[in-house]
Amino acid sequence: MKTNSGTTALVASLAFLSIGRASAHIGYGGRDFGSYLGTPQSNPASISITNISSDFGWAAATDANFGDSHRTRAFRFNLASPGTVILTVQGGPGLLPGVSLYGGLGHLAPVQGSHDAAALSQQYLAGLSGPTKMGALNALDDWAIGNDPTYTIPDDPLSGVLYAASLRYFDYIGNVADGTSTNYGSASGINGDGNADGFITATFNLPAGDYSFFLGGANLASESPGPTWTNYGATVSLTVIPEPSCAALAALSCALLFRRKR
Ligand SMILES: [Ca+2]
Ligand SMILES: [Ca+2]
Repeated sequence: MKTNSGTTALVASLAFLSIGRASAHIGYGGRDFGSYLGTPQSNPASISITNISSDFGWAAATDANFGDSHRTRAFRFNLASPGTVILTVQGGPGLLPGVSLYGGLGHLAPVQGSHDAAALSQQYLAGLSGPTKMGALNALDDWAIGNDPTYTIPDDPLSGVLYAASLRYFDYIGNVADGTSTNYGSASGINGDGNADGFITATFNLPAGDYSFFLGGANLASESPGPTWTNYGATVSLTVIPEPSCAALAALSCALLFRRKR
């Protein structure tokens, strides 16, 4: 990420004041697919949600002023070993889904959750080049987001800091969006599926690790009329296929060699 120290924290603070709201921080409650390719395994086949709080939140995060993470919902999963992940989303009525996948996780308990308006988030975003950011979410590149300190006595800064505020980093892997640029806009790097039917799917070959994906609406035109908080639903499914191990590949090549010799 390029930085520009000429952008002032004050500008960012004012921008965040203008979009201030009381809303949830980034979390994975009810949206955790668990760990795959280890033992034991008990992963949900699919997860349905009803609280994607706009139909444009993903597309709004594809431009230079980023987007408000509150307008999307975060999911997580873990791979205990390398594998191929097939992600599908069926949007509910009115939702053209868009998804971006990242390595890494937001802040987890017991520390405070990540959120766009945290002082650390604002400080970080103010140091980036380009226009004043509308939020921390970058649907097409790496991004970072901060949290608030945890005080020894909740909400009492004078009681001392139990856990200091920090930044968490999301390492961009890829995206998929429903429809065409008519739906999600003209940002370069969007993988539209060409058919705005509410359904998207994407396949990723991934090393072992922790992953987050952010699901939101891909209907960019809805951003302009102004903020409304209509909720949209979606059903998300993951299929994980293990990468063949070296031992398995060696055994296969031996078997083929043996058959050829016979
Ligand atoms: Ca934006
Ligand atoms: Ca589609």
